[in-house]
Amino acid sequence: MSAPIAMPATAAFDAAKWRADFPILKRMVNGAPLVYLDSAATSQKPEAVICAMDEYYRQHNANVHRGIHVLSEEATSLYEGARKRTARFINAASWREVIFVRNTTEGLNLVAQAWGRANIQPGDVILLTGMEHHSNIVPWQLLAAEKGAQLEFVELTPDGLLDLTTLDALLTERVKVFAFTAMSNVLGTINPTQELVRRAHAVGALAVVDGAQAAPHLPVDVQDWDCDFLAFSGHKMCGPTGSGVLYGKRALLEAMPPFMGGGDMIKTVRRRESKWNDLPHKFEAGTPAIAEGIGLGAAVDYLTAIGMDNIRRHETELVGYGIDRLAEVNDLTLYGPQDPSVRGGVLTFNLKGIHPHDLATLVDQDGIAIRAGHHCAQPLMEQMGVAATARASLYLYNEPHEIDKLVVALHKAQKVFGG
Ligand code: 7TS
Repeated sequence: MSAPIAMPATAAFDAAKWRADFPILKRMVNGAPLVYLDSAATSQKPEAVICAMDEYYRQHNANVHRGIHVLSEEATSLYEGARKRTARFINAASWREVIFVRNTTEGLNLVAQAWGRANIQPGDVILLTGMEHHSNIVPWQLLAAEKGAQLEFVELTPDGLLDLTTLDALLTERVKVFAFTAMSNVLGTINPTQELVRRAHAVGALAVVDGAQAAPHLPVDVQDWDCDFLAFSGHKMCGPTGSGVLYGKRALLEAMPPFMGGGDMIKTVRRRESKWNDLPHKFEAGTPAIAEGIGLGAAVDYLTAIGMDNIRRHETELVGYGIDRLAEVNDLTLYGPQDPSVRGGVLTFNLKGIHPHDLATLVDQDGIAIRAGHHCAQPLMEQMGVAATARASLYLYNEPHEIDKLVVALHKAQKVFGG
């Protein structure tokens, strides 16, 4: 028996405090206390977010940007206040650069459609990476098919990092856009976003960042990164489903045609032509997800109060602990970088001889929620040579003892399957 692995003390302390803010974490599942290890799919919500949405519906519910009655003014002020605080959260130069969308997927489709259709020509190259989520692949496939453009990919090293040695050869003058994730939802890899943006700009390409996994877990500064667009989802960062953000540099957003037409996105409408509204409203057609936007604002306040540096520090310690503990399990393959300094709180693995779906079903019997499948990253799975994996993903409210419970459940699964 090897020496016991020390639990990270700060992580244990902070998470215990933070997890009290999440009512659902007091739940029992299948007779055991819930161990929620699926935050990369969606995070749990703190009391502050639930209350902000409840309060909106109980006290302020009205449509925004329309009426001059008290409720409409209150709703507008709450909704627009949430936008301003979200802009500060990512250090956008202006709140006008923050477009509220439903999720990362919608944000990326907006860029591919509104910017892409106006700017991509036949023969242009759209550069992606081998670790993208389907939502940062399929919108570009649609655009490429429509415009006769070509998709190219940055490959990965064996330990799950982007192979930057190939980047110079791939980043030719033909590349018009380089779209990549700041953090992989499968490997946990944290990519060097600032460097990738700089290198895209050096050949005149735009840099589009998928921040679905980065925004909830890492400090994000769009001015520091200098990215042209950044998309992320509220529901993965303690906010409600149906809330999300597309950040874009103002000059680019001003020059782009709208994505969808309808109410709120126009200044004037004549029978045969219209004038577009100012940013960000030009890209927000129709009644928005008002309560969800307000909920996202509350989530941003919650994360800001804790501090994104503190969340990252906690998750670095926890994922390091997880890597060490999973190494004790025989016949377990852990994917992605072994160095916690370039890895977010994602532990993707397979146990020899046990299908990940069976594994997820089995650990669920002990109240442990993990995800199994291709994680919407089939091209990456193909490169990894697997059809599916199991994935435990962490957030600020997870504690080392939950990883211990997972390890016990994995040993149990091996006994059940005769491993
Ligand atoms: N990009 C990345 C890197 C993601 O992890 C996800 C969601 C998305 C984009 C899409 O986000 P959505 O909010 O628009 O759906 N990832 C996952 C996951 O890993 N498990 O479930 C959803």
